[in-house]
Amino acid sequence: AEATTPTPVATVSQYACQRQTTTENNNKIFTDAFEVLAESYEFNEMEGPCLAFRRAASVLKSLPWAVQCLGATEDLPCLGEHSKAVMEEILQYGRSFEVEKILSDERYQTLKLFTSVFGVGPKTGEKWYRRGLRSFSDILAEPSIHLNRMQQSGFLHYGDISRAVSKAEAQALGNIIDEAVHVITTDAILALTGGFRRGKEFGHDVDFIVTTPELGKEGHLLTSLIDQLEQQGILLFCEHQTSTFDMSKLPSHRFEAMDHFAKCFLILRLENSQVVGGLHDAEEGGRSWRAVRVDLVSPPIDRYAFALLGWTGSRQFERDLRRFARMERRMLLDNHALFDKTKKEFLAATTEKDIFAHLGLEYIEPWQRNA
Ligand code: DCP
Ligand code: MG
Repeated sequence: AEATTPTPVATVSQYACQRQTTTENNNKIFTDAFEVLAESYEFNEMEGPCLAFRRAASVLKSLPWAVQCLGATEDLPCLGEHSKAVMEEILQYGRSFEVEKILSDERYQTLKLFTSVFGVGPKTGEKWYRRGLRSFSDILAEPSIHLNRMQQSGFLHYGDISRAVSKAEAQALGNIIDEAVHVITTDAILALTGGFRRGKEFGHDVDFIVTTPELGKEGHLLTSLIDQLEQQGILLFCEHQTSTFDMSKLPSHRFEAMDHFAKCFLILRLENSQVVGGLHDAEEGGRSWRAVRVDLVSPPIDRYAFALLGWTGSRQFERDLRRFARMERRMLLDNHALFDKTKKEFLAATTEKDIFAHLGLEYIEPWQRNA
């Protein structure tokens, strides 16, 4: 055999914001397993191991090659003993027995089912589980259970909104919202965010940012937009949260805390005829429409770049951006602002590139943020 010079392999960063992660995942067999483990730990409120498996999955997603032996993972960050043991099982047997045990566990299955309902989080799911409820019919038949408005809509439209939204459907919704928002203000700004901005083919909802170039006008924009959708007869559900944004506050340390911008969580009625190539779905049950989950967030224009960066995701990418800012730069980042703790000042940004530059990070394109 010919002697080969080992090609120097660039080290993989422990931070997702220093990696490029497209939607192409070469290690799905491992990352699917890790995600089941992470979710199971989440259901058991074990944040540490949950995050460890999410980080491990994220590292593997960034690799342009498939892991074929454990030796190949030697120089990779965020892979602990447990992660490697699971990978070894999968490499050897094609499956992980630990993951299979979780997947067949009644508690896991039930919490997974309950939290798949719009408006039901792990806390509510757990509460229902502890009361002995195991199925949707158990819940709906239980007279002492009060469902909030969001959960009622979640059950009502369960079939539709648990079905993935396609890129064509997201584009159709973009057109509808674009038209509606420009009826209100000709200079309105609308941007697709979330998974579809990252180039994903399917999503669980469609996320948009809507604002105006005129500071302060964005407040009424969302209200008018909701009225507009209502008048069109396509508003199936709306929960509107008004802005609680306070410029003088420092960026939040807690990642999971919701941002303070005006926003609404919607269920919209999308006609099949509005979707390019969507006609084949009309046959299904003889219906000409489906319900889709849509999130709209409306930041003031001077916060636009932070909101766009924050709502583009992925969640793991966002977590690591904040962790990187804090740990490596002594800065605080959230969906509203970036604060330099050394200089004790806020750093302004009009584009995402400005934010990456402030953080001393190489710019990562939206489609490379699928961490
Ligand atoms: N986000 C946020 N605060 C929230 C909800 C979301 O900052 N309360 C951000 C982080 C997410 C992004 O918005 O990455 C989009 O949220 P989604 O839950 O819609 O996630 P994705 O769009 O990435 O995936 P999916 O295909 O499941 O919709
Ligand atoms: Mg989304």
